[in-house]
Order: sequence, then structure tokens, then C-alpha cells
Amino acid sequence: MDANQNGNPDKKTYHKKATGAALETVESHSEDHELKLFGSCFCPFVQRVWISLELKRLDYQYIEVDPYKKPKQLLEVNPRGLVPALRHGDWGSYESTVLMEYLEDLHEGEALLPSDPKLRAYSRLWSDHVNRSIVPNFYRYLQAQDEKDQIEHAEELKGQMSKLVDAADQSGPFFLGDNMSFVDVQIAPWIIRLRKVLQPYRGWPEPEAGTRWAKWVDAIEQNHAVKATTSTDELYLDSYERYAENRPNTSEVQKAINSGKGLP
Ligand SMILES: N[C@@H](CCC(=O)N[C@@H](CS)C(=O)NCC(=O)O)C(=O)O
Repeated sequence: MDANQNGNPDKKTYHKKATGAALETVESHSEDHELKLFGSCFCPFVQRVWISLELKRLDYQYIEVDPYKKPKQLLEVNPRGLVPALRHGDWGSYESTVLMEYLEDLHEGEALLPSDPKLRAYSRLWSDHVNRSIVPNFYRYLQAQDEKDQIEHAEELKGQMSKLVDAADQSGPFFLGDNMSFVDVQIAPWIIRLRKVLQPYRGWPEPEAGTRWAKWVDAIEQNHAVKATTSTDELYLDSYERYAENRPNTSEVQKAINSGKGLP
């Protein structure tokens, strides 16, 4: 039994195999390749790198690993034992944002950072905002058990997302306009999890029809690379129950949030 079921086999826990469209993508990228993504189907940090690979239409191999069991092949690339990790030939690295930058630097397929240096800096600035202010608040909100804390964290999350919307291109639908780019990929996995996780567990509302935010969410959800890396709803519902109940020993992310530290 998995440790974070806390001795109760009726509790849901994380899935170890993708479902739906994501499973089809896993199956079509199972052959040995020099570019290997070590991922876990439920992980939003992995989905960032996975979406980037799909948007760029690069050839790669997807290898599903259990990051809580930390298999040797994962530890060889990432001594911290977290996913995503990327191996390219005899080189490897980790950290989702670093890996997205690495894929950019290969200059293969569609570029996700714009070519203008000022717009590149702008993209990095708002990507930092996603990492620093949106992602941690998502977990704070999901893990909060007390209603007063939940209300406070929901407000904080909404506020930080509003800042991002205000920084985005006015007509969109994406952050810089017509095309999905770096900042969109950085936030996409959490946008997907608003409806699939925060809505069932915390009553997160649907985007208000006709708003810039609704347009953005819709464009992200309809994007081919997002769809190709997204599993069916049940996978997220089950995999995040441990966060929603803030069960002990859920993950490094959960522990960091509970102890007020920065994310791993
Ligand atoms: N900052 C890292 C975070 C990666 C991360 O936390 N991954 C989780 C899965 S979603 C993990 O590997 N957890 C293993 C553990 O908690 O031991 C990144 O951006 O890649």
C-alpha cells in the first residue's frame, strides 16, 4: 500500500499510468530515443515539459516513473528524485522551467520564447510570477483544511492570476496573442487542474463568460499539445485527493507548503 493512503486502502492515491489522450501519446512515444522524458502522469511540472515537446513536435521517448519510489534511472538524472527529468544522450537535467529553456535552446521546432529580447525578458518575468506566486498558492488553497484559510488562499490565488491576465496581450487568446508561448505553457497544467481538481474539491468557479480569462482558459484547454498530455478526469480526482485532505507524507511539494518553505 502507498504510504500516503495512511493505512486506509479505501483512500484514493496517485495514478501510475496515463489515461485517455495522454495514454495514446505515451504509447506513441514508447520507443527508445536519445531524448527521454522521465515523467509521472499526474504531475503538472512534467506536463509543462511534455506540452513543450508536443508543441515543438520533437521526437522523444516518454518514460513513466513513480517519483515517490525514486527508481535508479530517475536518480541518475536527478539526484533529488523529482520529476520531470530529461536525458539527452549521456547528458541529463531537471527542473521544469530549466528543461523548457533547454528545449528552447535546441532551436528545433516551434520557438516558445519570442525573438525580441525585451519580449523574452517579459516572458521570463511573468513565468517567474507563475512559479513564485501562482503555483504555491494553488497548493496552499488545495491543502488548506480550515474554511477561513481556504477563503484567504482562494482570494490570493485569484489576485495573482488577475495580475497575470492584466499583463497579457489584451485580445489574446494567449499570453502574447495568437499563439501559445512560454508563459502559457508554464501555467497551462494548473489551468487544467482548476476545473479538474480545484472545482470538485474546493468549488472553484467556472470562468465568467465573455471575459479575457475565459477566452484564455478555453484556448489552453483546446490546444492540441495540452489535450495530448491530459488524462481523463478521474486520474486527477484520485491523484489529488491526498492533497485535498492534506494527508501526511503526500509529497515534497505538500511538505514544503505545510512548513512555509519555498517549493522544491
Ligand atoms: N520544482 C520542480 C518540482 C517538481 C516536483 O515537485 N515534482 C513532483 C511530482 S508533481 C515530484 O517529483 N515529487 C516527488 C516527491 O515529492 O518525492 C520542477 O519544477 O520540476
